Amino acid sequence: MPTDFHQKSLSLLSEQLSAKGLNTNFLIQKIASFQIAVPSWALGAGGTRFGRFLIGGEPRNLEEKLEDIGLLARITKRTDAVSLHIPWDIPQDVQLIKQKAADLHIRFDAMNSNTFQDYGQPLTYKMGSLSNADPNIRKQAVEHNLLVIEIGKELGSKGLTVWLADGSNFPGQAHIRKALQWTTESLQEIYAGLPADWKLLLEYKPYEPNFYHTVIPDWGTSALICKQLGERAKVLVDLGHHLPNTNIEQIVATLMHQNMLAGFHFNDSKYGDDDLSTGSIKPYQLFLIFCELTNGAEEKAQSWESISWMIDASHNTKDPLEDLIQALESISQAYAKSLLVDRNQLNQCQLEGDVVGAQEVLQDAFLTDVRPLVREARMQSGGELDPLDYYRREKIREKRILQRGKNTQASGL
Ligand code: LRH
Ligand code: MN
Repeated sequence: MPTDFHQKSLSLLSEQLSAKGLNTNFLIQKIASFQIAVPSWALGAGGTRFGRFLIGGEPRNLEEKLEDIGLLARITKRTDAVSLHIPWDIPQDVQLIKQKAADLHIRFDAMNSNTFQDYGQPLTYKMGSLSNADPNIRKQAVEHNLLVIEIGKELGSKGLTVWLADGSNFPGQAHIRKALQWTTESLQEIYAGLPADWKLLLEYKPYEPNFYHTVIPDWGTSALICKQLGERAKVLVDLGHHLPNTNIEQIVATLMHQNMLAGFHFNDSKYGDDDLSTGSIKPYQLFLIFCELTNGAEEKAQSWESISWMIDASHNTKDPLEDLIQALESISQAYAKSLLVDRNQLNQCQLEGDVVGAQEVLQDAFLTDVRPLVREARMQSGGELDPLDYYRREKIREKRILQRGKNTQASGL
């Protein structure tokens, strides 16, 4: 994209926005300061039970994963952090990893524990972990989470994300109330091991890998447990973890109303937990979610700084880095559009019951092309005008294949 085209489109948009009393520089600053963490497990090709198609040049270890995230940070200026998953990303040399991350200007966001797979631990998690009827397995799972906290403390992380696959595939297989009670007691032991300046992000999911019941299937169950744990335990919203047609923006508003929103795993989906590129299927829903977030913060329901912003996606057919560049762009655009909503006019419509007027206010913001703002925010932060074009023009993937090999496979899903 020629730079002068960008300048022309930006000045046109600035004129449009200042006519509405909006300050372009203020918006650019807000967008520039909004950073989203990248998952360490989404830098290779994802797969399904039907197969995985390697991309080539996938990172072979944590250092190379940090290099990939460092590249994303440098060209997009939309991310400054990685969210690690243990044991997929156990640092072999903590000081080396800390130095590498510091050199790449990357910080460590929430750590993720894993008690949904067997990776050589003594007792299997086949029939559950924190909810398992066997107290020895619950104890093992609690100790794993406490180990993840120790690793995170050394790296400077301030959060632990717990997602449980725990549940059952058939009626009668599990004692649903006991499973909930054992899970709560196990989480209380983990919460007791949480440093005072950490938060626990409790992620819910309605199904998969269990297909009859999941111990923490929805935001309500997660919130009930968090209330029992303490004020630093809050609910993590993974956009793909909802039954079809769920009103996710209402869940976000409700959690902010209770100051119970821990953060997000951004992705998109058509059917189930598809982990598709954020904003690729339901961009209007993503916009409405950000409308609740910016308004909730403005009206002091919950502070913006207390919320964690992370992507959680799996790339079956796209180059992972191109997918993440697109996702970071979509999230930034949804945020930027939500800042354009004329709140006074919307409040007026809501007070007067002007339903048509209210939709006009929202869609005026949604239908505004904010790409010049996001581009300018990136440029002013030293990023590339068009990161995707830069990535392809510089043949980054080809270079990684030459450097790392065609058949390397990154740890993760
Ligand atoms: C579960 C989930 C969870 C991660 C995993 C990689 O579906 O969203 O956040 O641990 O994906
Ligand atoms: Mn997730």
